[in-house]
Amino acid sequence: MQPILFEIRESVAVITMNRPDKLNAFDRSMALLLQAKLDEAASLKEVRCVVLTGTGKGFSAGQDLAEITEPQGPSMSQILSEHYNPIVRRIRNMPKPVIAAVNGVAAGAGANIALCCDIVVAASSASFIQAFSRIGLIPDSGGTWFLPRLVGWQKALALAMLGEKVSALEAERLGMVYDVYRDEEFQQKVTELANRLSQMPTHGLALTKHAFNRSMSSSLEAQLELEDHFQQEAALTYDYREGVEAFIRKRTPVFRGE
Ligand code: T3D
Repeated sequence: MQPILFEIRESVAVITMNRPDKLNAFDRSMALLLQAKLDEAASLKEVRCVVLTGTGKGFSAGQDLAEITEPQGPSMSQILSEHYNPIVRRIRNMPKPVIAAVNGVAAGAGANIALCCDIVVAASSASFIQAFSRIGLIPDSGGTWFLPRLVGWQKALALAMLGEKVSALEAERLGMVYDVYRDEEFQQKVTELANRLSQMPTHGLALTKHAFNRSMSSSLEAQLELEDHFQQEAALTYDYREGVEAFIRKRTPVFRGE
């Protein structure tokens, strides 16, 4: 069984973590294949939105804890530098929107890989757990960076220390999640959201994402300079011309992602 499924539906790449008997916990082969599929989604021009989700009742339970007890299993250093960090970098640098469609429990690295995506949506039965403290570890996969920025210092540190389960609705209230869909309509709503994003001005969305990436660690002055630079680039796109013309002519724009 392939640990990662990859499917292109119209202009959307759907990447599915596929180890359902282990709640899609990450072993080395799943982590490396996810990186390869993120690269493929980034390189295909026809793909204008990426959805990351899981098979079965979990999104991902983080590190496969059985793998780390194997004598030939990866070292801690390999797990971070070769598995999770390259995944987070690929998602943050992807020049198109990445949706985390959190279909079930997201724990440990699984939770933080969801939180590093551009838009996080969850099924109503899904949940998030910073499970690291339960086994004596610290949040990784960018958790110490994203979580305080999403929910604020106090809530983030308490969640990281206590390792408590947060329901999808509570995650939305805290700001970890953009929207929660009822389980029965989850797939349909995710498809609608992904299709909508895939028809938008993709290059402009990529510049927006990169500007937000930079804003987390830069001054207002630096950010104003960056906006000036990126806006000039956005203004050179076909989609900008199309958007303005469609507005003037009172018609629906047809964006090409160029
Ligand atoms: O060395 C390092 O660890 C470095 C890497 C760190 C990054 C990390 O991600 S650390 C955090 C690792 N993850 C966890 O600690 C979470 C462990 N899992 C759980 O706490 C629970 O499974 C959940 C709270 C996520 C869900 O609970 P529940 O009751 O819904 O499901 P379950 O019955 O516990 O799990 C179902 C099956 O999946 C079960 O297998 P079985 O008994 O039916 O054969 C369980 O063992 C398996 N499973 C769940 N999580 C993992 C796992 N197997 C391996 N690794 C897992 N992480």
